[in-house]
Amino acid sequence: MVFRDIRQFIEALDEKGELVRIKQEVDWDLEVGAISRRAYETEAPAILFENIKDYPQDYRIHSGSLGTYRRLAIAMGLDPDTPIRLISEEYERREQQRVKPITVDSGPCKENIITGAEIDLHRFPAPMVHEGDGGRYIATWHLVVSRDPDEGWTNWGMYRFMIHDSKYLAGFPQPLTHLAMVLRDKYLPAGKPMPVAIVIGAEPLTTLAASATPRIKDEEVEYAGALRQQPVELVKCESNDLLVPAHAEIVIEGEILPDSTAPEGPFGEYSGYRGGGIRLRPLCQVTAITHRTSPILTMSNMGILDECSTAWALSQSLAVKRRLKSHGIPVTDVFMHPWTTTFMVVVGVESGGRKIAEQIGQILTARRAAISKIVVVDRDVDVFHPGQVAHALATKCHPGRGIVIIEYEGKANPVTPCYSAEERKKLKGATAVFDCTWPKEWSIEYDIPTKSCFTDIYPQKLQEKVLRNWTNYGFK
Ligand SMILES: Cc1cc2nc3c(=O)[nH]c(=O)nc-3n(C[C@H](O)[C@H](O)[C@H](O)COP(=O)(O)O)c2cc1C
Ligand SMILES: [Mn+2]
Repeated sequence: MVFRDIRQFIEALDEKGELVRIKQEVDWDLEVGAISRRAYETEAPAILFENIKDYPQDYRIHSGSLGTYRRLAIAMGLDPDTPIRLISEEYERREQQRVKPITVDSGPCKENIITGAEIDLHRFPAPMVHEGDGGRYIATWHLVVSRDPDEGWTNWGMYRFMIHDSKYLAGFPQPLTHLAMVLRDKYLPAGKPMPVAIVIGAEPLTTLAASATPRIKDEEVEYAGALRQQPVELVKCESNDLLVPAHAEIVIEGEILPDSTAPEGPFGEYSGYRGGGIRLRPLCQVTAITHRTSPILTMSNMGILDECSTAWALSQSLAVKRRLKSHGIPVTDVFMHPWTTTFMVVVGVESGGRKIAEQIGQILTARRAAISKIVVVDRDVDVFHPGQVAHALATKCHPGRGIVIIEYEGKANPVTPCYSAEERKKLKGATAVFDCTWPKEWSIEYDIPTKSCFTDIYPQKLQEKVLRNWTNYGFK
């Protein structure tokens, strides 16, 4: 079952014991943030805050839509107990079949239309998410629609936006994202404002699609249709020609101005640390707001085990797999474990060796070098199993010849916590590849040690007998 909107999804979470409704009054100023952060870190259910200080009782905040693989499974219409490997396989299968959107005349996001002097971003309970954030972030789990003015293709991306004042927002599209490139190459040189629509509270797979990284001009709306296996319904904006998901909760229409910037940040980042400082970043003037009655503001609380660590990590892992495959690497599975916040990727290969490890490192750092640790494992290691990966790293990676280090400048990921201020400024960094495969020249007879695991070190017949008798021995 695919959900029409976030409300149906929230109902499903509730039915499956994956939602806590908080009816007690909570403060948008840090309290919502602190509660949701602890919920992510303890893998507690998602939250619907139903009573927010200073706001009407029917204005709600929803946090943690896809903070766990159980909830991603629910969003995909799968059993919440589906193992991550199977979620990943299903996700990969769906990605292949793009589905074009359809346009409709109207939708719930048009229930309330606010224009002109009435525009006030403070109508919504945007939370002060972390202590020390530069301001109240209204857009942390959302999608931003924009268009290439010459070629007409539409981009969706997830780029955070902070309230600057009642009619302006400051945002952070990183320099190499599609919105930032189109802004830099097409709108700014022409001195033209860039129309955007910030869509909050769409159905979760629709929102997730915006954070995926298909190639430039490859429209994320079709990728959303692919994940949903159903077209996204779009409706035209009030103050520009962009199309937005009709069932979204809140749509903020605006223009990124060609001649102004505004302070943005700092913000608690997906790395699990407070990042950067205050920087001058794109300024967006709001031209209209439309919203459902009794709107639900969705949020992600960036930090360990947020949506980046789980749902986004899965799409990033599959992007890594596609890239390695296209370069002829004999890749089997790829995964980024939630606690590594997408800075470390585990790559499974049919057969390894230092040469393959080096190649993998080169391929994954050729353009944007977002990942700083790559762990390469053989078929005997399940990439989805954190214990097996840690065991392989501890035992199979030679501390001297098993580590490949690739250094670069101009393309490092500036939010990598271990980089110095100087390195961040120059986008200077490094990626280490840990080769946890047995050397190619090692022979099974003499060099490769047999794993002393149940499945490896006992005769097949005995294993079968033990499994048959397991409960008879007294185990559950
Ligand atoms: C929860 C979440 C928050 C994100 N925040 C930002 C952000 O503030 N700025 C940014 O550049 N990318 C952010 N990203 C990553 C982008 O959404 C991702 O790179 C996406 O591919 C951008 O779209 P594009 O490839 O069309 O530019 C975020 C991802 C997630 C899952
Ligand atoms: Mn894009």
